[in-house]
Amino acid sequence: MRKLLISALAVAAFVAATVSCSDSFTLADHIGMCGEKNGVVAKDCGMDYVEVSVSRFLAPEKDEGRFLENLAFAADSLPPLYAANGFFPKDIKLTGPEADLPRAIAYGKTAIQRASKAGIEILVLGSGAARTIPEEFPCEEAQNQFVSLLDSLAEEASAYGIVIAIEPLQSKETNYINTVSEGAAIARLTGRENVAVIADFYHMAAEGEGPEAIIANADKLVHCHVAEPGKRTAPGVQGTDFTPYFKALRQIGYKGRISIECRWSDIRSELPVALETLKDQIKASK
Ligand code: LER
Ligand code: MN
Repeated sequence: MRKLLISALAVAAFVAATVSCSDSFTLADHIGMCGEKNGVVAKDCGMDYVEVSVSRFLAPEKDEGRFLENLAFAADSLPPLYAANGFFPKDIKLTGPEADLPRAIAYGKTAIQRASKAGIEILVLGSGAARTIPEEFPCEEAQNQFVSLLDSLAEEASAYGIVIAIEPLQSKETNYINTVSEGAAIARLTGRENVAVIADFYHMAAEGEGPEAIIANADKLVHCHVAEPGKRTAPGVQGTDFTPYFKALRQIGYKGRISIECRWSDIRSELPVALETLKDQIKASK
């Protein structure tokens, strides 16, 4: 009888542990930082991960040796890699009469294969200059070019379990896809499960898009970037209150991560403050 009771208690404890495990995702434990250049500081500060640059770190148009050197450096000195941004350089045009889709696809496929070797799960496609639609070029045609590129990238990425996440950028950086709602609509248009969108709070603020866009596009939101509006300072510098964004993320049951992407004045002193500020605000958003 006692044995039975003990095993029943053990099963109950196991179930409780399993349930609390799946319920226990906390955004506060999933804060990373953009930029491998400062990755050593990120590691010293105990950041969850680093978001590296596609063009510099995965270096798709450089030989494999260069990439393997970057990978060895990351293994020795950086926190785990999770995402990569800065996808296409501005000379690989993605829309307009000079769009070079064969080059973009070849570049993208190498990026995806290398991302997989690096353990990267999300490739963020911002690349404002590369995707900007030239004046007088028909928007519909540009959109077809972009969607066709996304389709090819998504097909390759799905073989590696990688998500291609469109990054909406403020209109100072590009004239194409400036809001989370627009980005999510294009992602849906591809009909691909592994094409999604990210929310960069700094760009959202610049475009006057509020946290309600997070809720409205929950089905496609996989990743976030954060910096204070205006000067793009680190969280904690101006004292911006991000809790409305965190409340929205909590409401949709967000299980993605958030990368600090800002201009540092003195990263050694600002990063620990930024991390604490975000953790406190995430807790306060309950
Ligand atoms: C990239 O993540 C981004 O937010 C851009 O502002 C970089 O130009
Ligand atoms: Mn960003």
